[in-house]
Amino acid sequence: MPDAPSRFPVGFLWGAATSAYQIEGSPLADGAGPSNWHVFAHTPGRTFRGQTADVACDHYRRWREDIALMRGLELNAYRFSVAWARVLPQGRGRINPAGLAFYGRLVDALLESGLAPSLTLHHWDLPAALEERGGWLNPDAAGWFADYASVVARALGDRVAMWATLNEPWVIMDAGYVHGVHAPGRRAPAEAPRVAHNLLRAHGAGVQALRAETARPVGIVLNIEPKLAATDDPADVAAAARADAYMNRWFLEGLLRGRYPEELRALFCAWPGFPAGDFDLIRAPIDWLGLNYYTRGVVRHDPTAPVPHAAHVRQSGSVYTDLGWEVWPRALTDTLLRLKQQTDLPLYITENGAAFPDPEVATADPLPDPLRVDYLRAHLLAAREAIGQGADLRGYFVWSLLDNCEWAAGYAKRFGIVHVDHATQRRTLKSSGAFYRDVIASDGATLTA
Ligand code: IFM
Repeated sequence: MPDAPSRFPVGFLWGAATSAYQIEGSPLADGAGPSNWHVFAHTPGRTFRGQTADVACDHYRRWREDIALMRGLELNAYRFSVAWARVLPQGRGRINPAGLAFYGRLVDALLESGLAPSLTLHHWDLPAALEERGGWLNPDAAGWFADYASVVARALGDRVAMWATLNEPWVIMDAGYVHGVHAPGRRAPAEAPRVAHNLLRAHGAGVQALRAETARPVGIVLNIEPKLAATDDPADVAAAARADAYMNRWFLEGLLRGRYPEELRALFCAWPGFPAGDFDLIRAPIDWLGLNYYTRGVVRHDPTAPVPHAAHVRQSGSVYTDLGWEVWPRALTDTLLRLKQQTDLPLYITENGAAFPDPEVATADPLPDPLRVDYLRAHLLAAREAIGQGADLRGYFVWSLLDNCEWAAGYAKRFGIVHVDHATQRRTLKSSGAFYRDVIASDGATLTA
């Protein structure tokens, strides 16, 4: 096996990632429309302690300060998302120039600061007006998304270094329509195939729309979680294969091969007859693939669990994050190599990071967060190992720049490499931020186990 290189490749993107809903705040400012997440979070009982992203990290007003933070971290790239309803308050039709202008200013300032803007068009916050029309269940959603993509790309075009259509479409489907813990809060597994298909059609239509407006590389961001059987009992082995088909292969094979895993049909009481032509759209050629990697899943067969009828089994001796995710860096190497076998596309780790408990008020600067430092070190080493074994990995974006609104879990789950005191909005570097800055400064040469 070749040795891992000591440095990351020349031109490697060192970034941090965020999303609009999670950091911006001011959701209705300057003519923006509400999103489905705004509605969901304002519905009693949906989020932890009723927390909303009305203020979040106040990034909509503090973005200059946040860019200065990124410069201090020596990042050369920043991944963010656009709030669809800021740009198109009704989701389609009338454009809100003030909303577009916000992202124009942000992109210009990033470029002036030497940060490559990596823009994701949809990171879960669908305009509420479109949710009222059926959201991702409506086959028209692909056209809505393509129109939105055209509007943003026409305004920002080649100023954006790389474009992503969707972030983690699997989560939109699974958390939003199977478990009902994310917007729109539906517990209707039978709807999942149509939602997934419409998301993938939207991606394909979005790729075509972007191509018409920009020559910059276009991709998509998937969360992939390797599934392992808890025992060698054939029922558990089958559960792991089902879970892999459901969470990983559904979207990967759809995008790369234009087909869905056969196993999925048995998981749903009815499987829609999707038109063959849709798959030509879904597999529209892309230029890069984004991997969000956090953990692996060790599972056992559980017929009482919702699709895919597989329950996670806690591993004794493992470290778990504050969200209950096992820390398992080796599977990042495996996943990058698995992707290498399936595609020649350049790969980016578009999210990787961990929620660990940090105090609400920073008591030191930098604020010690040794568990997160360990997590980042181990995963960066795993990424470097994959490069040594031939993975075409072009960049790494830590999740996340700031402690932000972790969707339905609110503000208690902290992922930032920069601490945010949500009462004062004061930002304080964490040790993980300082560690990451030093790794970047040495192109990874300072990384040791
Ligand atoms: O906060 C999320 C992000 O929005 C999408 N990927 C996973 C992160 C941690 O849960």
